[in-house]
Amino acid sequence: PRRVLSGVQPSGALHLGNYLGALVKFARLQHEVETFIFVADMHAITVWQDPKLLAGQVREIAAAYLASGLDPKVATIFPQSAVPEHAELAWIFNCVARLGWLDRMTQFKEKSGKHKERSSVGLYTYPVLQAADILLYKATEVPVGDDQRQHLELTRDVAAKFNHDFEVPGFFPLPDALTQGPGARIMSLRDGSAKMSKSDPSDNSRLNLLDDADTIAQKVRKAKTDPEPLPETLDELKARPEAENLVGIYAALDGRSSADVLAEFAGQGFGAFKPKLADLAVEKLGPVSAEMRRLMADPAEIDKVLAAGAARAREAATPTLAEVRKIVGFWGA
Ligand code: AQP
Repeated sequence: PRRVLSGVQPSGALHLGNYLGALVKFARLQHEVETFIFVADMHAITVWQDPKLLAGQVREIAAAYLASGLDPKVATIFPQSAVPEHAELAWIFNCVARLGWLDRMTQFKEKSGKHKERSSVGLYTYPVLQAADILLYKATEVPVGDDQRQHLELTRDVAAKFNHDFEVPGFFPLPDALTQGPGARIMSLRDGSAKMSKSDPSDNSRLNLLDDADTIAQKVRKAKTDPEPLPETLDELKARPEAENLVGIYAALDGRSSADVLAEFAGQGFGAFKPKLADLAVEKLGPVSAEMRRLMADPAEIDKVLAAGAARAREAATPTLAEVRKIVGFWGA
C-alpha cells in the first residue's frame, strides 16, 4: 500500500521554501494516500536548541501544518521524539549504513562548514535517523524539497542493504522522493544560487510565514534582481537565477507554471512585477499566518492533536520494530 511520510524541523521560523516545498504538498497528499507528518525535534537538536524554547517551536510547526490545511482527522501529525521507535531503528541503521555513504552527504558539508570536527555526531548521522523515520512506517513516498534528494537516496541504500544483509527481500520498501512541481526549490531573495533557508543569517533572504504584510512587501521590493525586463522564454530566464526565482515563486503561489507567468509579464521590468508579486504573497501567506497565530494562542489544543497523533504513529511503528528486532536477532524478540 502507498504511504507518505515527511517532516519539518522545529529549528527556526518557517519560510516560503518550507511552505511551498513541503507544507502545501503535505496538505494535498493527505487526500490521496495515507499520510504521516511529524515535527522533527530529534533532528533539530543536531544543532543546539534552547530547551526552554524547543517545545514551543514544536507547537509552532504543528500550527503551521494545520494552518496549511493538514487535517488531524485525515493525516497523522506527531512529534518525532514522542515515538521512541525512531531512535531505536536509527541505531540499528547506524550499523547498516556505511561511513563512505555519509561522507558523501553535501548537506553535512554545508551545515558543518569550517568546523567539521566541532559538529555533533548527530549532525553527521542525521540522514540515518531520516532513513529510520521513513522506513519505520514503511513509507513508499516522501514529499520533500529538492535539497533532500540525496538523503532519500541514502534511505533507499539503507533499505536495500538491510533487506540484503538480513536476507529479508522486500521487507523495507525503497521509497521514492516526490520533489516535482513548482516550489521544489525556492532560492534566497538575496542570492539566486543559494536555497532559501531558515539558517541564512539575513532575514531579508526569506519570506517567513509569520512576516506581516509590510515586511513581505519590503522584502520583495529589496529582493536582488537585474535591470532587464522579463524575457519571453524559460530558456532566457534560466541565465538569470534571481529573476527565475521570483517568477518561480509567483508561479508556485498562484498554482501556475513559470511559462504561464512569463506569458503575462514578458517585457515588463521588476518595477512592475515586484509589487504584483508582493500582493500575491500577502494574499496567499496572510491567511496562513493569521491561522497560525490563532492556533498558537491555544497551546493545549495543539497538544491534544500532537498527543493523539503520537498514539496513532506508535501503533503503526511498534509492529515494524518488533519484526526488526526479530530479524536482527535481539534477545527476547
Ligand atoms: N528553499 C527551499 N525550497 C523548497 N523546499 C525547501 N525546504 C527547505 N528549504 C526549501 C523543504 O522544507 C522541508 C523542511 O525542511 P527542514 O525543516 O528539514 O529543514 P531543511 O531542509 O534543513 O531546510 P531549511 O528550512 O532551510 O533549514 P536550514 O536552514 O536549517 O537548512 C523539507 O522538505 C525541505 O526539502
